Amino acid sequence: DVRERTLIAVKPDGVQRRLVGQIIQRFEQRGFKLVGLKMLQASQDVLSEHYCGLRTKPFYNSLLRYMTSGPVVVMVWEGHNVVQTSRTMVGHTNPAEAMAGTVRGDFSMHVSRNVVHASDSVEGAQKEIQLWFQAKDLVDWDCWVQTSTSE
Ligand code: DAT
Ligand code: MG
Repeated sequence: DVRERTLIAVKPDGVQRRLVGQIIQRFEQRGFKLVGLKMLQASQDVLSEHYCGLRTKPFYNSLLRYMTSGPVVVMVWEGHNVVQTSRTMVGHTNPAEAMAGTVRGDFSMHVSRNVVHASDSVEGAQKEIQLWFQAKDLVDWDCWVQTSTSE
């Protein structure tokens, strides 16, 4: 499905370390289409919904403190198999196990500061996109110029 969409977020450590541009570049370079983008200070309400599956984990409170420690950059990317491919591009949850060449493998050392979020399933992506974006803030656009990914 070329209209598949996923939610990618640069977490507060990624913003503070000036990694936003390099992360966007990787998704553009791969050929995915940016259809939503904003910077914000995440609220407890949105984060507790976003991480509702982790509520019972011992690291849950520190995770929310980390995620509210500064602004995040939230994006929606579209393209063929974007959910699975972006998980591969982002790398293992624990940067110590992430392959070089992945965002986490190239930019982070510790699971508590792993720079970026990527949805883990198509259904999860749809929920997360609805949670973080209003439909009117997603842009449907067509490409009229030659790009490296045009066939
Ligand atoms: P992912 O972000 O790869 O989808 P996840 O959904 O299992 O991973 O966990 C969400 C975030 O929670 C993860 O990016 C970082 C944090 N986290 C996960 N496991 C952790 C752990 N063992 N210690 C500290 N933070 C952890
Ligand atoms: Mg996850």
